[in-house]
Amino acid sequence: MSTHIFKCIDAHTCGNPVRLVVEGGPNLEGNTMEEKRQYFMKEFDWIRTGLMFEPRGHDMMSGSILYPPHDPENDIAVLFIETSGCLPMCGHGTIGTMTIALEEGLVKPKTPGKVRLETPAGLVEIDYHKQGEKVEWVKLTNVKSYLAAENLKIESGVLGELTFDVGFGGNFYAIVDPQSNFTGIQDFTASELIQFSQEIRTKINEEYPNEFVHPENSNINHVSHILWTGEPIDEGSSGRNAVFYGEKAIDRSPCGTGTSARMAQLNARGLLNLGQEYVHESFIGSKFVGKVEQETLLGNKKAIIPSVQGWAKIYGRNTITIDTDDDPYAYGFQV
Ligand code: PYC
Repeated sequence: MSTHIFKCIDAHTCGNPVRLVVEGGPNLEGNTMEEKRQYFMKEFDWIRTGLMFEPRGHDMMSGSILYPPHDPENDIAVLFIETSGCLPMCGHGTIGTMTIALEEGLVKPKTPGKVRLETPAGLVEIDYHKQGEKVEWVKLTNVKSYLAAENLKIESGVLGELTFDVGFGGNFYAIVDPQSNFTGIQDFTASELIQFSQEIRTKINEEYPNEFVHPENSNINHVSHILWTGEPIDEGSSGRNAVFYGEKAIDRSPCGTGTSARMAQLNARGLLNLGQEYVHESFIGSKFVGKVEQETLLGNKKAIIPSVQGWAKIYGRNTITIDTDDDPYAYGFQV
């Protein structure tokens, strides 16, 4: 059969897209979501590229597919499909996916107000608040997050030498704070930040090979995102970021895994304490509320368990067909 039909519900989390595939997703082999993620990437990556890349998606497109949980204690499991690949964890994707699933009755939580969600990166606990049929907010308590390295150096062709830290919040982030060669995101356009990011992400992974490997999952083993920081728009916010992902995307949301990595960095540097909130603004000014819920260890590294709260809105229902025989762009393209 050459025509594949995917029923999707489209939403955005604080401005960044989430396309949940509710019908047409493949059956996957594997006893955990990480095993299923590996199987999907081997056998079905064309579904991701077909639904995320142009002409059916765009540079920022991000989505998910739900699966039954592997542990009966849990409520549901999720695979993230993004322009950047299948991320182990995606914060804005979790908030959007849970909002859609709860509003559309796709998940029946065992405990009202809470969902135990299996992600490839591990168990993520969800709290949510519903007003009538609408989900007003979703708070995710993320996987253990930690500062993996600090004060590393890289040479940017345009900016010159940059100092950066690397934090893990579900993915590895190079975090670039304002410094003499980079005055902060408020002074740059999204296109400029994308251009700087493309270059330094490649250089960081070339110059620091095998340096960033998750202690419990060696499949998570490189810097995939760059988190640039700068002055918040709203003086009540704690910080603002521009998160680069994929090949040409700046996250329109404040980025859930980025916010987790940022809080782990600040906590390790003594700048954010246990129980303290961190209101994080995105490049467009939308906000997540983060919090250091617990201080803990990951292997022998100091780590935190962060939470991130935000909202999402459903905006569309989409039946997408991919004709793999007839459409020359069935598998999508990027320019
Ligand atoms: O919210 O974690 C996130 C995320 C990752 C990539 C884009 N958004």
